[in-house]
Amino acid sequence: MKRTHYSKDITPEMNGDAVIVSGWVHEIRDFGGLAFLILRDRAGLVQVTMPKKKVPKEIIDTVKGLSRESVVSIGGTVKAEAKAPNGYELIPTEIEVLSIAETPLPLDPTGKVPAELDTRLDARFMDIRSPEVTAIFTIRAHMIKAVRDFLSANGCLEIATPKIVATATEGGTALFPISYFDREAFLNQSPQLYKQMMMAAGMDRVYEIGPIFRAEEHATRKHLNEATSIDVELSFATHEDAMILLENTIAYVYNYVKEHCASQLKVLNIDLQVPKTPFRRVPYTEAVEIAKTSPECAHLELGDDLDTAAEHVIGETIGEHYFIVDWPTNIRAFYSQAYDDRPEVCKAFDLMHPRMELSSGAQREHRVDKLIKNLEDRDLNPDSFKFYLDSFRYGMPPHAGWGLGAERLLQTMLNLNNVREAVLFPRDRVRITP
Ligand code: ATP
Ligand code: AMO
Repeated sequence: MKRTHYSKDITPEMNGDAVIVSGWVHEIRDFGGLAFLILRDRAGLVQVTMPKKKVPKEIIDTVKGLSRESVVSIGGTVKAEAKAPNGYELIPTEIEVLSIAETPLPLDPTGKVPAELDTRLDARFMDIRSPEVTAIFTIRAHMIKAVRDFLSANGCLEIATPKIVATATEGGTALFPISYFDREAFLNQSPQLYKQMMMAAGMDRVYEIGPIFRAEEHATRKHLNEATSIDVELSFATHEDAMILLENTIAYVYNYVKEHCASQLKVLNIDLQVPKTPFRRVPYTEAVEIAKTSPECAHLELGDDLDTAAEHVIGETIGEHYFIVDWPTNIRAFYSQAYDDRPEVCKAFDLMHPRMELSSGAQREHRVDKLIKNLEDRDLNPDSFKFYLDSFRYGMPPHAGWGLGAERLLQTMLNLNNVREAVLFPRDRVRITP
C-alpha cells in the first residue's frame, strides 16, 4: 500500500474519495459496536472510524489486536464529519500492519502522562513523535530555511569551515581537545578566524550555519556543549551595518515562521509577536546603570562583564529585543576593533532577548599591527595565530560580523524553558547518548 496523503492534506470536501494514510497508532477506543483508531503522522491526526456494521470484521479484529505506536497503512473512504478532529473521518477498507510496537512504551507520546526532560531525552525518538515536539523541530527547519533565504537574498555566500582546528577564538569558554594523529587539536568554538579570512579572500559577504563546541562546565538552561551557530561576516561594512542585517534577519525569521508554521504555533499555543525593528541600541554604560537599580546587581562595576543576573534585570526593564553596544575593549575578544579616539571602548555588540544573549558581533580590527597588539594585550601568542594574521598582511578590507545561536533563537521564539528542547540530541556535561 502506498501513501496518497498526509493527514492534514485530507479535507471534508474530499467526501467519498479513496485515500491511503500511513503512520503510528496514537490511540484505540473501542465502544463495542463502534471502534476508533486515531492514526498519527508528521502532519497531525486522522480519525479512523469503524462501525461494526460497515467495516469488515477482519479489519476490526486486526485493529483491536494492535499495540499503541505500532505502524500501519490504512486505505479507506473519506467521510465529512463535523465532530471529527479535522472535519473528516476515514472509513477503512484495507489495513496493512508494518511494525508492531513492544509494550510497555518508554514514554507516552500523546503527552497525557507528562515526563521529565531527562526521561524524554533518553527516549528522544519517541519523544519527538509527540505533536508538540514535532512542531518544535518543524519550526526549527523553517527557521533555518528562512535564515538561508534571507542571508542569501542579501548577497551572502554560504561557506563551510573546518571543525577540527588548532587554536581557541573565544577566550573564557574552554576548548575540547581531540586526538588528531600526533598533534594537538581541538573542536572549533566558532568559525571566527575562518570567516574573517574569507574577507581577505575576497568573498565579500559570507555566512555559515554549523556546529560550534564549547566545554562549558556548568549546567544551565541556555548552555549546550554542542550548539549551532549562524555566522555572518561582511566586507566594507561597519558594526552598524552588521547590526542592521542582524535585526532584519531576526524580524524576517519571525515573520516567516508566523506565515509558514501557523499550525505548529497553534499546537504550541504560541501567539508569535514579530519584534519591531530597529532594535534599541543601549550603550554598555547605560546597561550597567539599569542593572544596578536592582539590589541583586549592586556589586556590578563599570568594566565588569554582564552576568546572568544583570541580563535579567536589563531584559525585564527593556522588555523587547535590544542591542548592548560600545563595550569596554578589555572584556571583548581580541578581534574587536576599538574606537580610534577612545581606545578603551570598542565597536562590539551583543543582541539580547529579554531572557538572554542571542548573538555577539563587532567591527573587526583589520589592521595587522593593531591586531597583534590586541593579542598581546590578552596574553595570547601571535605565533599561534600566524595563518590568520598572514591573511591580514596582503590586503584585508575593513569588515564586521556576528554569530547567532540557532538554539537560543528557537528557544526564545518558542518560549522553551530549556535550550535542550531546541536540539534533537543535546550534548551536555552528562549526556553523549543518544
Ligand atoms: P559569551 O560566551 O559571549 O559570554 P554566553 O551567552 O555563553 O556568551 P552568558 O550566557 O551571557 O554568556 O553568560 C555569561 C557568563 O556567565 C558566561 O561566561 C557563562 O559561561 C557564565 N555562566 C552563565 N550561567 C552560569 C552558571 N549558572 N554558572 C556558572 N557560570 C555561568
Ligand atoms: P559568542 O561566544 O558570544 O560569539 O557566541 C555567539 C552566540 O552563540 C551562541 N552560543 C551558545 N549557545 C548555546 N550554548 C552555548 N554553549 C553557546 N555558546 C555560544 C549564543 C551566543 O550569543 N565569534 C563570536 C561571534 C562573532 O563575533 O561573530 C562568538 O562566537 O547565542
